[in-house]
Amino acid sequence: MARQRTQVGIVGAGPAGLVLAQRLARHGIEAVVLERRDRAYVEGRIRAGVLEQHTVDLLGEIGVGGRLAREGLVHDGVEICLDGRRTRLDMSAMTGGKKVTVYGQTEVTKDLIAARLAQDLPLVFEAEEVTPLGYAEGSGETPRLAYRKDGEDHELACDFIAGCDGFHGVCRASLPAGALTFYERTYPFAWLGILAKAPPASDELIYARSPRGFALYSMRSPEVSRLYIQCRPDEDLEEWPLPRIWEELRLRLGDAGHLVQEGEVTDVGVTPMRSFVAEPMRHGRLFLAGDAAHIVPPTGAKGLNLAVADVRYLSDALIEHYKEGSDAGLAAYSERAIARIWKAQRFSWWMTSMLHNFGPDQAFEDRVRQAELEYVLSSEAALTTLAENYVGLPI
Ligand code: FAS
Ligand code: PHB
Repeated sequence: MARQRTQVGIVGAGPAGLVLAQRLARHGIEAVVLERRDRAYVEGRIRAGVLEQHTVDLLGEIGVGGRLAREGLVHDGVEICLDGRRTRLDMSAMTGGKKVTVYGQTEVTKDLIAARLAQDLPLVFEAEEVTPLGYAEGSGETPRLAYRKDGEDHELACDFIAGCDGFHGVCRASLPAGALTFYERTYPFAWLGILAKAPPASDELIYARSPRGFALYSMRSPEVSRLYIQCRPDEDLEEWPLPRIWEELRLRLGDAGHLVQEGEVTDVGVTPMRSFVAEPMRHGRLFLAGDAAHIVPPTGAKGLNLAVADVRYLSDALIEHYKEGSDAGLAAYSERAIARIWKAQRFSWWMTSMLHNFGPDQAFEDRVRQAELEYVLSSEAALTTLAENYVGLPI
């Protein structure tokens, strides 16, 4: 058994784990990141695309904002297309100048991994059977992470464990029965998403509600489009040949349909839609952050940004512990993070409800949703509330 010691043991090398490790490193706090998969898998996961200003600010603060500043697409506004009719929201004008930046999660992850490895800081890929131990309050034990690497058993002793291992991770699952309260909603649809080497013809994102279902026109760069359509949760991709996807996008985008430029499709996937929160996010010396504690439907572009907000709060608290000898931040972490999480849950649920058809068994509710979106598009006050949530509430 190989034994090591660090200050913070981090499970997961997604955005939450990597941002946490990088911010701690900037404050001289040691951490080891244990990641189950290999580097290529982690860097290749095509997920989020829109960064709130606080996320951009934090990435810059921890020294990984260079390429983001050069290549990120800064957006002042977003479009809503209702039954084919386009309305543009000038979010920047409505929020005192706030903007969002389009920069793929894959690129954020690549920048963070490159920075960690350039500093020669510990990041263990293909760490198998990671098991959090000894973190329970009053256990008298040392918190530690057992794992296997290249067939050898390891034990990483630490002061704290950060469970940044996503929705399917081991940390939340390791908690004893009854330790958590779960809140969950599963939606009766999913998103079929494609990534295409096709220059986006729209400068901004377009969210579309139509009788045929939801569509989203997004992008990754001046050369790459990112496009989604609402589909069944159990969708068979065999039933979606590319010509059908392109046609459905155009039909659902109405007056904006002509903006859909075809190109080589490099990825096709179906994303399930759920809202999920596990409370509380602290258990003794184990702290959950990011998707390990919550999932939002991607309609509000909040998932990655929420993970980064959790990590800002957690790293603030850990820095306070090590630099000032105070545990006030650690004690307040869960409550502080959950307050923001539920505001993002509400916004993501609201956007998802307004923009999607829930099916024939919800005919009345779908008409109410249609009316709500019509009202929002007619009201400066309602559009302002949409804008201030979309660009990101104050940290
Ligand atoms: P992650 O899931 O990104 O990272 C967790 C990491 O932990 C992974 O690398 C995993 O391999 C590792 N891990 C898991 N179990 C482990 C174990 N036992 N031991 C060691 N490591 C382990 N958000 C948006 O804002 N917009 C979007 O459009 C959007 N689209 C999405 C599409 C998909 C298909 C999915 C699944 C999510 C999407 N999200 C989107 C949400 C997504 O971006 C997450 O919010 C974000 O990845 C959260 O980051 P982490 O909390 O770091 O979790
Ligand atoms: C994306 O570009 O992947 C994206 C953008 C906005 C969303 C969801 C996904 O709400």
